[in-house]
Amino acid sequence: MIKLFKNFLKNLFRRKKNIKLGLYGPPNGGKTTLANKICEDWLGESMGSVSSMAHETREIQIKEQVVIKSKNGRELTFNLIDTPGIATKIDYEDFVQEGMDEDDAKSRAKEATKGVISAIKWLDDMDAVIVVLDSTKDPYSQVNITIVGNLEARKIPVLVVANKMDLKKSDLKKIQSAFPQYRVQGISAKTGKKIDEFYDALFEVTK
Ligand SMILES: Nc1nc2c(ncn2[C@@H]2O[C@H](COP(=O)(O)OP(=O)(O)OP(=O)(O)O)[C@@H](O)[C@H]2O)c(=O)[nH]1
Ligand SMILES: [Mg+2]
Repeated sequence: MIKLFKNFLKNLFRRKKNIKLGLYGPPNGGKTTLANKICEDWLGESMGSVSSMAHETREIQIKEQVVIKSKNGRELTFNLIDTPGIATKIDYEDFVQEGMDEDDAKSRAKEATKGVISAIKWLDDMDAVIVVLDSTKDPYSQVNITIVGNLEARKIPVLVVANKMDLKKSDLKKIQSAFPQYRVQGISAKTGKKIDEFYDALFEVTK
């Protein structure tokens, strides 16, 4: 009986710790690059494929039981969920222009549209969200405002990542002033710049 009770408590605790952490944002911001960096740092393996062509991720990807540790010995366990980039308009001709043949471009566009819908459906399930933005781009877009508005309405904890800090055009201040209600962490998912600060921020946001 005591053993049963102990197991019950253990499971309860484990379940609570097992948070769903989602990566959200417009296409090409670097969600999958960041997912790969996190998984490489803590699991020694990558997570998904990255491309300069938008809508590379077209299905939800889940990496279970990622455990990260802080300098002062704290641990954070989560299921990392990489989502398809959210866009208001998906045009197969954009893919054709980048060199894809028409049939492939049409099916990529179709899959990308389904991907957007599933990303939005999954929002409700998230315990915390990292919004990944390309810091060389204008943050005041319809997509960004919609994503952030949805998260705010659901009271989901958010960490905004201003990615691609390695690029000259990167403007962290502009991202910060667009989302003053949230903690904004500048990083380069590609080079690993400020990644330790990113992990510290993740501990803060998921507290
Ligand atoms: N310079 C630079 N490029 C980056 C960085 N992070 C990602 N990229 C590049 O940006 C492009 C898109 O990266 P992805 O990780 O596929 O972006 P995503 O947000 O997952 O895109 P979707 O799956 O289409 O939604 C790729 O060419 C990456 O190499 C970064 O920190 N710096
Ligand atoms: Mg991706």
